Amino acid sequence: MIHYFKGLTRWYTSPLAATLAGLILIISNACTPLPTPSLFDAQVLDSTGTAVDAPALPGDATADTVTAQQQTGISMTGTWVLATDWSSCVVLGDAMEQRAHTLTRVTMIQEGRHLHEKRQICFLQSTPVLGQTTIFPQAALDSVGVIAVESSILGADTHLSYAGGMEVQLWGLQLTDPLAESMPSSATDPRIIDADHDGLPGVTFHLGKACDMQVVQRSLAVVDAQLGIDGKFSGGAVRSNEMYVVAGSNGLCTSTFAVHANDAANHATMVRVDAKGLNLDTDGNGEVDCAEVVAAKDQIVQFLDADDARCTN
Ligand SMILES: [Ca+2]
Ligand SMILES: [Ca+2]
Repeated sequence: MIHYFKGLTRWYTSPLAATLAGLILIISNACTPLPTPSLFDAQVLDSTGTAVDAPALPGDATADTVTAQQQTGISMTGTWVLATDWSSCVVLGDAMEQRAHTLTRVTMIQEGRHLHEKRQICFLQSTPVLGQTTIFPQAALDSVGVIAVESSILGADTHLSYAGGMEVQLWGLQLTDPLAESMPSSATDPRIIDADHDGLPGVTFHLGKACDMQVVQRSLAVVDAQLGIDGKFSGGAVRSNEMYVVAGSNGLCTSTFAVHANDAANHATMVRVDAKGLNLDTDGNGEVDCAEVVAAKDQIVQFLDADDARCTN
C-alpha cells in the first residue's frame, strides 16, 4: 500500500536506499573475488600457544600497538573497508525486497581491545523497485563527512569478533544530540542544512529522471562480525533510518511507500585494504582513498541482488 502524505514525511526503519521506490540495479560481476591476504601480523607463541611479544610491524611500532597485539594477537590499526548489504521490504501489495549496497572506508587505530574508527561513505547504490532507481549524488555522500565510531575487538588470535560501535549518519541535518532529538517535522526547522551545497535545503536525491527530492535523514547502524578463514570479518548488522522529505519536484518524489527493515537478511563484511590486506593503494601514495575502494568493489565483496522471497518468508 502506498501512503501519501502531504508535504512532509517521516519514515521509520526505512533504509536510506529504501526510502524511495527505486534504486540502482547492481549488475553483478561474476568475477570470483581474489583471495584475501592474511590480515595477521607475525606472532610469537609461547609453549601454550598464547601469543606473546608479538612484534609490531613497521609503521605500527607504538606501545599501544604492541599492547593491542599482545591482547588480541592482531593489530587492526590501518585502513579497512566495511561492506554492508542491507535488506528492506517495500510493501506495494506484495512485499518486494530492496537492497542497499554500501562501501565505507574505515581507518582504525587499535588501543588494546578498543578500535578508534573514522568512517567515510565511498559508495551507495540500491536495487530498484518497480523499475525506479534512486540516485545518490556524490555531493550527497560527501555531505555526510567523516563519522567517528568507537568499536571493540573481542577474543584473540583466530577467534576474533568485531563489535562495531554505533554509526550515526546525518544527511542534511545538524543535531546536537543525534540519539535523543526528534527528527524535523517542518521545512523551516533550523536544523535542516544545505549539506550538499546545491542551494536547496537538505540533500538532493534523484528518482531516476522522474523527479528530484530534498531530504534529511538520520541513520543509525551497528555491525557485528566474526573473523573467517578468508581473513575477512563477516556477520550481520542492524540499523534504523528516519527520513523527512522536505520537498520534491513532483508528487512522485513526495510520495512514500511503506517500508520496513529486514535486518535478518543484512550482511556485513570488513576487509583490510591497506598494504597488509588487499593493498588497494594503486597510485602508491601510501593511502587507500575512496576512488581506489570503489574501483576494487568486486574484489572486496559480492553484493546480493534483491529477492522478494526474503520479504515473504
Ligand atoms: Ca542541498
Ligand atoms: Ca592511493
